[in-house]
Amino acid sequence: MARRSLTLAILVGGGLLWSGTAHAIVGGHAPSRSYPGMVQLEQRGDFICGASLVRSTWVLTAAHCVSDGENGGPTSPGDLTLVLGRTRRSDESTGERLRATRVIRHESYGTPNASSNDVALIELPRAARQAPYRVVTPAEADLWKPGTTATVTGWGGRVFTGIDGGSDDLEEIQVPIQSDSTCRQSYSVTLGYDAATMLCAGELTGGRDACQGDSGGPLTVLDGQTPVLVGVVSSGLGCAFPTQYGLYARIGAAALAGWIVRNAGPAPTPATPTAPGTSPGTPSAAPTPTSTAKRRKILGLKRAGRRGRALRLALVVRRPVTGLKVTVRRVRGKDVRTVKRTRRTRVTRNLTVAVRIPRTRRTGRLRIVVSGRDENGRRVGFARTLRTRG
Ligand code: 4AZ
Repeated sequence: MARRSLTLAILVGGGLLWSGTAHAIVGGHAPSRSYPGMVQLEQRGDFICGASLVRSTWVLTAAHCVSDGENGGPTSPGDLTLVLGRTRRSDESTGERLRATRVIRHESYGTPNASSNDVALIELPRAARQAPYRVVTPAEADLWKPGTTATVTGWGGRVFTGIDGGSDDLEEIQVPIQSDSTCRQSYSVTLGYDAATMLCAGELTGGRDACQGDSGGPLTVLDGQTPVLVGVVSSGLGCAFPTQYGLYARIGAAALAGWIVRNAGPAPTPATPTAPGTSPGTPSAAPTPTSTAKRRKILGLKRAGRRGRALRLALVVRRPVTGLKVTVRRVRGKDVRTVKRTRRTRVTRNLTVAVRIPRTRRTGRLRIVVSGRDENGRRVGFARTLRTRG
């Protein structure tokens, strides 16, 4: 959204609405708490956007942050890396850097409005060490009703022009969530407002706002002491201009909350029981918890062997599994290379999967990861390392 909103702001605002604030996000300050789930998104080594860890292996960002592929398609995961657990961008000694293994951009991003459905999920190659954000559920609309103070965090530009290159240290601001009618009025003749998947927040007088580089990052509200993710920084007309509230993806909308659960799986069940009157942190249709041991048994390996160029894996499928994925990588010292990935939609019984492996990569240790989801959307599968000979 960066370029689009900048151009419009110059045309419509004519520069007259310049807020003059010269700190932080725009008008921000050092964070008042730690945000372990706050993520930096990099494209080919350059910081481009904020993002939020929402499951141990999934990061949520804005669709427009990952729309750099061919013909405006999703950016290739190979171009993206994520930095987790680091608040000072330049501090390489903290946090972890993980590559992206998959990008799922919302299928209806850009429809009906340019900023509708502005969400995307990025998969990580392994579980992050940090704790994910709790994501608001559609049943919790009270947590973020108009007038609620919300917090935006990011490393984005401190002034509208974006020429300051953003901030090295993470910063935050507090902004009130606005009603749909206020948001609609504010954007009726410019960007447009789609209450089905967007929300807006900010002060009537401006001064505090997300800006370029904050996109993709979290908008949270407090549930007791816990920040709960209710928005993803999306766009807006300029930054911190009076009446031009910041636009966010509306995560509490059934359409977006459901999309996240469908693609990243349900939220983990909280470790401790929640007190009456507080929200459970999982959607009402949450599956009954299955123990890790049981989930592992749903998918098993009966036999593995070579036949010609292919590695044949006889899999045991005890309960229906969707999105079955078999990854075979060659392990050579520390060099791990993906050899083959296969995907199937739904399997209900035992099957044999043949994975072709190029001759040059056939010997040595092979790391095999088989994964999928059970009927409750929970991850099932196993990993094995096999030794093969030429
Ligand atoms: C951007 O260009 C952008 N004031 C992000 C947020 C806002 C404006 C622009 C909201 O990424």
